[in-house]
Amino acid sequence: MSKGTGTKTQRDGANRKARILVLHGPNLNLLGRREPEIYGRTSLADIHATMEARALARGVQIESFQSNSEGELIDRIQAAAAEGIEFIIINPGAYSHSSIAIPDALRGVAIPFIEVHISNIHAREAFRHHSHFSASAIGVICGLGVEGYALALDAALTRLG
Ligand code: CA2
Repeated sequence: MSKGTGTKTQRDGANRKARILVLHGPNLNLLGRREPEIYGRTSLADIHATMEARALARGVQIESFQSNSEGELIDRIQAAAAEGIEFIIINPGAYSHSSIAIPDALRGVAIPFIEVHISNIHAREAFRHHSHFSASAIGVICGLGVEGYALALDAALTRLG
């Protein structure tokens, strides 16, 4: 699990290329520590550990990256294309409702992606009901808590074969 602080991204597994990239947007580094009534008590590190175990059991390397910065998320997406990442799972956080540039980057690299939201964005404030990502996503999972990440991973693994 790496954080977008400008440090070199770490890969999971010795010299093996990650095929799936999990991206987490702003404030999701607070998971498990704040607002547990909405987002639960599972941390981002826990989510990564669960996903990594599930992916490695299928022989697939996975990498996770969180950033509070729109530009860092875009840079990570562009780098993913050069690295040969084949699938992205993304929870864009509040950028879901405001960013044009991140979905543009995803379309630009043409890497298939699944959008995940922990909460049911349609049961919350009206400004959360629209996501700029959804029209370009393979699929969208929302409202199932952190289990949504595991479900997205299973769908990605099915598609990677
Ligand atoms: O439900 C989701 O996963 C969201 O993407 C989470 C975003 C929110 O802006 C979206 O509308 C829906 C917020 C992420 C903030 O995460 C926190 C986690 C713990 C404590 C505070 C914020």
